[in-house]
Amino acid sequence: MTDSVSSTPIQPAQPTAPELSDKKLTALAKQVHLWAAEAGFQECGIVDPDLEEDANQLHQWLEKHYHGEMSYLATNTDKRRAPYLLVPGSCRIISVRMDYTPPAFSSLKVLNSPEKAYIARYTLGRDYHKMMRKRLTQLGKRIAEAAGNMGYRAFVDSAPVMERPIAQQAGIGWTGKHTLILNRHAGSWFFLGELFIDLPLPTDPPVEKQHCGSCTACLDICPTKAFTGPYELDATRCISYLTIEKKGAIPEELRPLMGNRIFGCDDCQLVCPWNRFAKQTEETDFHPRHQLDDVSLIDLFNWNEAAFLKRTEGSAIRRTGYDGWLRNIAVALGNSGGGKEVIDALEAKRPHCSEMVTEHIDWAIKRLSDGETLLSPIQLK
Ligand code: B12
Ligand code: SF4
Ligand code: SF4
Repeated sequence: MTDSVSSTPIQPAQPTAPELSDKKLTALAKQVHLWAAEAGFQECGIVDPDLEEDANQLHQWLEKHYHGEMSYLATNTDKRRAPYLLVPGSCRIISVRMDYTPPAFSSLKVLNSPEKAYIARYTLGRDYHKMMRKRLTQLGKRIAEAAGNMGYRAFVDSAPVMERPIAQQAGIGWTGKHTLILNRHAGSWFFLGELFIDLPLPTDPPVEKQHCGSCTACLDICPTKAFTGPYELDATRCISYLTIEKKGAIPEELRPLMGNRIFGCDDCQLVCPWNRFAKQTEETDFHPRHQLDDVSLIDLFNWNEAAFLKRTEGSAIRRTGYDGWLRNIAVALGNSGGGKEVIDALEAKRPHCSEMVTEHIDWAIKRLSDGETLLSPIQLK
């Protein structure tokens, strides 16, 4: 999951907020929490972030090239460090979170059915970016009306914003060892978004305490051993990166470890004990479309490009492109332990594919023909 910088040109917001008394600002801040809830956000926090330390950590991470081909993460570092540069005149950020777990979805059942396709639960339904941005903009409008005037701008994954450290400082949650933001009452199955404003609202307290304790379940379960240690991910090994962000060939040594995960990965969150407290989404937009929560790999492999484009309209899955889609499914078919039917499907598609996809198909056919053994089923405590 990444930021699509190119989609939203960044324009300076003129500082427009009138001077309000402290009493009025305090009353307004209370209202903001209520209005955010009415807009469908499960939680919000107002913050004036200090990202110096986080920017230094990001710098070290980039130095190690853990970002792989996500070169946009290495640009606009000044704005990541000093977020108000992104929206001149702004002086607070309202950080929000929205739950995305769809109802009646059994990740484990799909992960342990090698003939099925595992698609990360954040992307089974409609793309969250536009929807959350729209809600945040409505929230901004409502605050501006109450304040008399206010400059505001919404971001969801769509700009050089360090969303996680901002959320932590806004009191949304703490950084888990898997690097995601965790909330005591809601686990980690939620999206983050931000509204930059130019009204000096009083801020909320940060989450200071980590609640991971001695647990290392997320680090231990990662199929590709992508964590170099607690709080540090080598993204180039993460299945989410390999299936969504990586262009071209997937490194051969990682392919067998990917199992049937064809778009994103949830393992480090599935195993997290705090996700016992996660809530299902209230948004029907996030409910699975085209039965993507329970579909066979072969069915998806047989989609032609027109079907792919039609069925992924308004979905974040589009990001991987048709070639990436076929590449990912070919790897999963190679890991499926399937017989003649699977090899036939791979061979039938082969003449219509790019060189890159063909190479993955050949890898899959060889693996199936050699009768390579399947990975053991995923066990959660
Ligand atoms: C690039 C990116 C990815 C990359 C890299 C992930 C990564 N861990 O960095 C890839 C493609 C792998 C990815 C995968 C996923 N992503 Co993503 N991703 C992003 C994106 C665009 C930028 C993250 C970034 O800047 N990474 C660089 C690293 C260095 O920065 P950082 O992790 O924030 O690191 C800070 C802290 O870890 C801290 N830190 C470092 N050391 C220490 C030590 C301690 C003790 C502490 C407390 C902190 C700390 O300092 C760092 C610098 O600020 C954000 C959106 C955004 N604009 O922020 C979404 C985002 C992080 N992704 C998200 C999601 C949902 C996912 C997936 C779950 C999707 C999926 N199911 O496949 C996976 C999870 C994988 C994982 N375990 O992280 C959500 C997370 C929501 C949440 N609850 O936290 C975000 C916020 C998008 C959103 N708007 O909701 N993602
Ligand atoms: S998303 Fe999957 S591959 Fe990536 S770090 Fe988590 S468990 Fe590992
Ligand atoms: S699995 Fe354990 S270590 Fe990992 S984030 Fe959850 S509580 Fe923290």
